[in-house]
Amino acid sequence: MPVARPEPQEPRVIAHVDMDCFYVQVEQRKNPELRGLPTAVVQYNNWKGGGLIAVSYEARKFGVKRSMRGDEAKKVCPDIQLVQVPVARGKADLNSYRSAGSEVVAILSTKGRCERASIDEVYLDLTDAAKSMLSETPPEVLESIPEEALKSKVLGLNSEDDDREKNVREWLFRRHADYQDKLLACGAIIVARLRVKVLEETKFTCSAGIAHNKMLAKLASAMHKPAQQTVVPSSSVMDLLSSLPVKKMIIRKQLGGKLGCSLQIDLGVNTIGDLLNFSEAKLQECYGINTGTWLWKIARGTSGEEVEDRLLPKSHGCGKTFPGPKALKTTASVRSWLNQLCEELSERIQFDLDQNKRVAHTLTLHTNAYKENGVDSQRKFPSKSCPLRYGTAKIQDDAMKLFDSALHDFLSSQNIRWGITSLSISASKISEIPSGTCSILKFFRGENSSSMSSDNSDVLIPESISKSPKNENEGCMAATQSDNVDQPACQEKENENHSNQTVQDKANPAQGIGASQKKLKEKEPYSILKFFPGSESSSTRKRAFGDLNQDHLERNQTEQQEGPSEGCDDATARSNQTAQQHEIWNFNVEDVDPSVIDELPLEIQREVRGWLHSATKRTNMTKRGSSIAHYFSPVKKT
Ligand code: TTP
Repeated sequence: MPVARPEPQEPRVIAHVDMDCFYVQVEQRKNPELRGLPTAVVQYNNWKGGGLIAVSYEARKFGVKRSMRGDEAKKVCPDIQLVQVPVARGKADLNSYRSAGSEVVAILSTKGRCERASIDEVYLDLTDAAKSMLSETPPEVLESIPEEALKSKVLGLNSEDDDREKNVREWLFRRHADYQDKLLACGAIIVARLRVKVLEETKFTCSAGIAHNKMLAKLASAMHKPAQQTVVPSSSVMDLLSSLPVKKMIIRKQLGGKLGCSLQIDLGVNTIGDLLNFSEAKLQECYGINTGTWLWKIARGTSGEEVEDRLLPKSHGCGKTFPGPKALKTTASVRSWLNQLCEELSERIQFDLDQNKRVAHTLTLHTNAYKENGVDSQRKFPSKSCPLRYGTAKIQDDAMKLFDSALHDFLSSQNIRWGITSLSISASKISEIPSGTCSILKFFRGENSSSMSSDNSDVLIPESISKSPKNENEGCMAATQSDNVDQPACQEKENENHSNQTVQDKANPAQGIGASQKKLKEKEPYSILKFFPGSESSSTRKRAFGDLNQDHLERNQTEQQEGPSEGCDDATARSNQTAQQHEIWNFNVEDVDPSVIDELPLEIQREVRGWLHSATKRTNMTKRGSSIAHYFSPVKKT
């Protein structure tokens, strides 16, 4: 949730780089015959031709939209090429897209601090690079300016003019511009070079926004797509924001949906400019101190949010939806799907461990469900977490226990039929293993380091093992749940089913950034005690994860203490016993990586966002040839 951070005194140069119709480009690279053709990538499910998740700019000209099904797209664009997302284990396999994203990140991260924000977008802090350029080779002394820089859209410059490129050149060369604008001009040149390099090396085009902060850079990158860049000089910030619909901030995920709705409904704020009518105190009164101040600053185009130094994801997640008649109605079918999801998760965390020496500590299960006959329809299926133990079988086992426990809470002793409409499992609280740790590990269990990479084995992982309870059953603990989430049934909006994972493709490790670019930093040293089971008390664990949703927790505790009731099915009774043995476990909202949520199925995304939102409130935390243009004829997107 929004937190107002102080704007740095020194001007910054921040870029937001967003790939154009990314999955389509990846598929077009795999099959170059598709280049230039109206193309869309569809989810593997065959109902009405599958759901479109990425649409090429050629197809968009015909009116094809992401919200359409394949059959509908064919009606508006009969020549459209529909490419199926690769499938593995009965669900979409995004590895090739993740891997392609990593290729791009490896190039972009060479010029400054780089934060991989999703599968296809990146923030760059180019302040230092721009400063060096300005002091050593300012634009006016450069022998040649990249064509892409001259094609920049500079907000505030007349773009309809025939002399547009000439105007941009003059803007880039202005000797008497203020220091901030001079830095931005250097940033525009650096970004143009990077974009050309990305195109040359990966064959992908991207768009970019260059501004003084992340918020403005992200808004700008979407303004002129595909394959273009937009610069936001300070003098044009207020113009940009004054008429910017709140809705656009929501679409760009810069404003939470609920907050955006409340602004519109409760305060009558339809544009960011409308926010200027409210004092900081008033906004704080309505939305709390942090969010109030954040909104007040956003209205003025200021945001101190830093570009994080992060090329790898904060967590990993995978999920699957079971809409309508596909809902899972037996524990056996849930187990079967959970096993597949856990297998994928296990492979990915294992890969992360092998490649990046990072360990995930928390396993979380998110589920959407209903009770037959609409009984107690407001009650949401609780999300549950437990310490993560490495090894596919253990993960599968723990995930099933989480499910049983959550089902028990969900049913609250009612003996009724249920249906599961989505399942997702994630691994979070990822930390780096200090260098040297792996080699020490073998002395504790007599395992050699090669066993660290074996699949399905009882791999020895520092915290997971040490945190694993002596009794396996103790590994499953109740966590959080949502009670106030809207769950629209189908994919409707362009922005709401983003797939945002950032782990290298196992099949293509060479393409990943892991080995070559990972930035392993020594954090606080691990205590050797952590390698012994039971060395960390549960109270420490609880403290470490903080309190998210106390009232639900209290209810869970009460229910667990009451024990199983009559009329439960086997699973319910089992989960009840399990739940009784488990301690309540919580986690920080801040620990949840938004990019991972983006990868989850739409329904789950909505639920998770919903409970994150409410949890945040409770804890008071108050996107040919040497020129890119040859690949696409520019299409304006405003
Ligand atoms: P986006 O960056 O939102 O869109 P895009 O790259 O397809 O197109 P644009 O040029 O407008 O940025 O999403 C990146 C990829 O994420 C997209 O190619 C496919 C995937 N995705 C989904 O799977 N489902 C979704 O609902 C969205 C929005 C994206």
